[in-house]
Amino acid sequence: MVRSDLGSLEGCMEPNERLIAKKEAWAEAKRGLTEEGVPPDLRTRHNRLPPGQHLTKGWPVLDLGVHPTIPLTDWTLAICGLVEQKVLWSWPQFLEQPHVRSTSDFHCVTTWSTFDNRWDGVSFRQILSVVRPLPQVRFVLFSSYDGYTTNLPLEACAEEDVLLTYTWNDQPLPKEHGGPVRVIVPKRYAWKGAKWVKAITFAEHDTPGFWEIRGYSNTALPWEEDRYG
Ligand SMILES: Nc1nc2c(c(=O)[nH]1)N[C@H]1C(S)=C(S)[C@@H](COP(=O)(O)O)O[C@H]1N2
Ligand SMILES: [Mo]
Repeated sequence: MVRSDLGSLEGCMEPNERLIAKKEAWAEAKRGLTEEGVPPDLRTRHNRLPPGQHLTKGWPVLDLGVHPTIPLTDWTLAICGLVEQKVLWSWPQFLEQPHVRSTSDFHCVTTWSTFDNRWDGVSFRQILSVVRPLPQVRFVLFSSYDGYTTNLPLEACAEEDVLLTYTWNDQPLPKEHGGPVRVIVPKRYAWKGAKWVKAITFAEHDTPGFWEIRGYSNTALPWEEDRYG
């Protein structure tokens, strides 16, 4: 190769090579990193945190201050209202239902979020297949052992990540987080997930729940920062 050719090649190749080297170094630095290894501010840029939320360590406890004790021998779950097949499950009957495992993020209206929570439980879709809501059903009301209630449209409950869960990261769901069984609705703010769930009622009309009648949004969509009504 004559020197003048090399010179002209150098002139046009050099910037590309620098760019490639930079990308290679970036790829090397990021290799093997899961989302958990990415700093919170980068996650924000990756659009994993809804607006106004921050990532928190651990799992804060938020409720009305009462943590009901429900021995498994006394625990029941009633699924009623406008359905073809009402059920009242004991703990063994609940465990007989097909189970799923799901990983999701958790967004509390008080601005904290947690990522990659691993849950085991019975999917809401499984419940729908057992009780078969009547055609006029449009809303669902959840009631809990501490007197709490929360409401959702049927289609929000029918999302595949909505679960009645009894574990968190492979451990039994702690009592303070709603054990033995709570609801999680990852696409809504956390108050839409009833801890210590006791009854699920299918209805034609909407019944605002505990926080919904106290100024919280009825819809509770984290990505729209839809916090208060
Ligand atoms: N039964 C019951 N469920 C409840 C509540 C409650 O007070 N009672 N609080 C809600 C609110 S406001 C939030 S933010 C989440 C908090 O769940 P955590 O305590 O497991 O973080 O539970 C929701 N579910
Ligand atoms: Mo909350």
